[in-house]
Amino acid sequence: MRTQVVIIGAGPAGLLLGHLLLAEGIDAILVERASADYVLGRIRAGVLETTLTDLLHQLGIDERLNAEGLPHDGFNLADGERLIRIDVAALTGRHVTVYGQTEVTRDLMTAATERGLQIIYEAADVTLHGIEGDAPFVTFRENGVPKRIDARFIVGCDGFHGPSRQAMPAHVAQAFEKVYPFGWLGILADVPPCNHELIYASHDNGFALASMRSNTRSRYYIQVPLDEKIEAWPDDRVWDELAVRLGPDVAGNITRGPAIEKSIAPLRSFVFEPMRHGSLFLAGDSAHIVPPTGAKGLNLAASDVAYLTRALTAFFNAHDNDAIAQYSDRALARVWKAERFSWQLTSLMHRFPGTTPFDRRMQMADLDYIASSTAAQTTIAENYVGLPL
Ligand code: RFL
Ligand code: PHB
Repeated sequence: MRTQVVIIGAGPAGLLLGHLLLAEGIDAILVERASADYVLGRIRAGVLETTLTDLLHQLGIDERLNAEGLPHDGFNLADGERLIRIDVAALTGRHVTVYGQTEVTRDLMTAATERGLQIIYEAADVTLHGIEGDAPFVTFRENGVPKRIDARFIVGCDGFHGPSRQAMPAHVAQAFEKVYPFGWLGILADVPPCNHELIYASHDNGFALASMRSNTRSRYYIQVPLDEKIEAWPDDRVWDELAVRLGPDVAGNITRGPAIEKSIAPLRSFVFEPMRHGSLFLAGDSAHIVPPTGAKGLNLAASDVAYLTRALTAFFNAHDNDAIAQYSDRALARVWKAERFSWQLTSLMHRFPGTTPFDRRMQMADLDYIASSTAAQTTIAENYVGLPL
């Protein structure tokens, strides 16, 4: 097989890139290790910046987003006693949209079938070849049969554990990492949300987040130790702990129900440089990870593929090589700012092992300052809503 761009990974980054290239008349084939159902089974992001929703509107893959996405004009920080509202709309003139990553992925998959974007699912042993030259190729097995796709470029959209980043030669690469000493236990339940906007809570017991997928489906998270076992958290214990951490006023509005999904995710900050070498590009989680506190991971994947689409369009349609050379620096400039915001919000809102009473007072003073300062709230709001492309 031959195409212009092989995309490894059909998560949100790969699917979005495939559609954007198709819209520019550039041929791409996606090669995905898992099945479509497996990809849809991962419950992840819920808050979309206009960076992402604008791309979905531009592509016309927005019917369900328009009907079901919930525009949010603000969110709240809680310190166990009060809610500090960050009025994103008043402070930035923009908003975010609550619409699950699962739904974005489903919409992109449905449109792929309708528009003839080719996705090969359940591809085993995906391997990259020849990335230093201008005729790279990818090999894999499909139903046990060896396959090869030749292309002009390979794009690694294969997440944190995929093979693309590993294919970058060690002498050009540098990785920056911070692993946090805790994880998030998430539950999904078909109950109405406790509040019409998200609440990020800092409590002596640890962090909690009240989020949602719709007016009838809630998503909650609590900070837990890294070695925590999910069996230690039967539903009742999760609801009890959420009530404590979200504070007395919110607790009264929590509707309990059976968890339809429950899992623990570790928290990490990670950046890999550069995001391009030779004929290989990285985009999304394959190049960087943020802790989920700022809701930035999926949105960064969207900004990467927006930059990359511009670069590949300039290359294929205008014979311009400069944009390709600039892709890594452009994408990384935005990535590092989102890393900073996610790290800072994580540091502000979580309880770290070994925290002293002084450290805790610093967090409380920071929250108190944010509560009283429009300047501080503006800084948070403009990062939360998404920095410009
Ligand atoms: P993905 O989604 O990991 O997709 C990568 C795809 O590559 C495939 N793959 C391979 N394919 C072929 N060969 C191989 N060898 C392969 N190895 C892997 C995988 O099967 C998969 O289909 O990466 P992508 O597309 O870059 O998307 C990134 C986002 O998924 C991620 O950043 C977000 O989910 C992060 N995130 C959030 N982001 C937000 O913007 N807003 C949020 O509110 C938000 N909340 C979250 C989150 C992530 C979380 N977890 C569990 C990590 C909440 C949580 C709890
Ligand atoms: C979610 O709803 O899954 C969610 C919302 C906000 C975050 C992280 C996750 O910061």
